[in-house]
Amino acid sequence: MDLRECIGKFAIEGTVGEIKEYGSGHINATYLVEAESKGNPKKYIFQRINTEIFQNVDHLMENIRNVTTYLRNRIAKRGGDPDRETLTVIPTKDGGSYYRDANGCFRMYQFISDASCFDAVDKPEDFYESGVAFGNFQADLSAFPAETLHETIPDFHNTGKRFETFCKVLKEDPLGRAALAGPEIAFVLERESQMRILTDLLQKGELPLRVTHNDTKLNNIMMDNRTGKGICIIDLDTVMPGLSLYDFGDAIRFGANTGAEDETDLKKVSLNLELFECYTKGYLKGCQGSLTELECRMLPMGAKMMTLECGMRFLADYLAGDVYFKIHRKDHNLDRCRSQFALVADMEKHWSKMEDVVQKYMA
Ligand code: ADP
Ligand code: GN1
Ligand code: MG
Repeated sequence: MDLRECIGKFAIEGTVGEIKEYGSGHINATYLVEAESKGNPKKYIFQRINTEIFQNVDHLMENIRNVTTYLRNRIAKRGGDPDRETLTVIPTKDGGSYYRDANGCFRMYQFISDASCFDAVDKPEDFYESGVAFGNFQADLSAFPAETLHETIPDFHNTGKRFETFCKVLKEDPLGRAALAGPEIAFVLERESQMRILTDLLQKGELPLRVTHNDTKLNNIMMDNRTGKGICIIDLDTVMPGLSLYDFGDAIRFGANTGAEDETDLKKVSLNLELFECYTKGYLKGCQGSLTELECRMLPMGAKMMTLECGMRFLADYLAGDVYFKIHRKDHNLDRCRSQFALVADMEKHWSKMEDVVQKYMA
């Protein structure tokens, strides 16, 4: 595949120089494109969209265009900088939002400069600021017409459906790997009765459906290098109607783990209660009082369910033969699953402390 030729289809400024693989996402192939225009350096993010996972790229890009256009307006109205505070899609030379050829589907974004993405929390303040930013994102999209969004991955956080998919692959066990993951499989099966807690509350109308990001891990937010604030929420592929608890929960799953998402030394994995508190404080501040009392009370459950669900997805992918998440070593998905389940177990141990933290910051 000739990346340079593909990049040439987009309406970018200047002459393209170096093209490097970039970032640590598990889904798309991301490249940093360096260019030069009239003596000035320019940077772009170029991505090959994973079309195995996102099968309707028109719908995907329509969501991103609509959401970013909406956000641009809000950002401009409050005197912000729309070019830095939301993603800017660079169109193809013939005006499309992405380019398709025999090698796949590609898109280009303006590079957000003077900002960083973190794979782990270094300073608690950064995690607090990421909570404020994801809370603001929630508040910013609170009046967005949710019915105009496509479900880019149906039932993305329907944990009950994820459990059914897990059971199916377990039954098929195509590579005979189930025998190598006995304790992890048991961990899932022991929690079968909890899988529908959130969707049941949604169905009963007790939790509101909102426009959510659905993939709020720390490396999906850019932090401003100068101010230290969360400047731009990125990776908008899964923005769709969902529960606020998904966004809160997934951020905790990734950022408040004392170990990495794929940590193999499980003694290093636990819930960092200080970070849990930082994020809770930041997220509730960013949501600006828009969450209901039940949403607030369920925040610990959001954290636990997103961690359990993600672990179950890693395990299902391990059993299926690593067909979904990019892996970088043997048994990577099993390692990721183990880290998630160790975190779930630690959350269960510290449940009342998590509830106390939330109580402290509820309005
Ligand atoms: P994936 O779906 O594979 O996670 P992302 O859209 O999150 O892909 O991009 C992967 C990484 O590329 C991000 O974690 C971030 O480091 C970087 N990145 C993505 N978009 C931008 C952007 N507009 N400006 C700067 N960096 C970006
Ligand atoms: C994937 O795209 P990325 O790497 O930000 C996944 C999330 C998982 C996450 C686990 C579309 O996120 O759902 O929580 O990996 N995204 C998709 O790290 O499946
Ligand atoms: Mg990402």
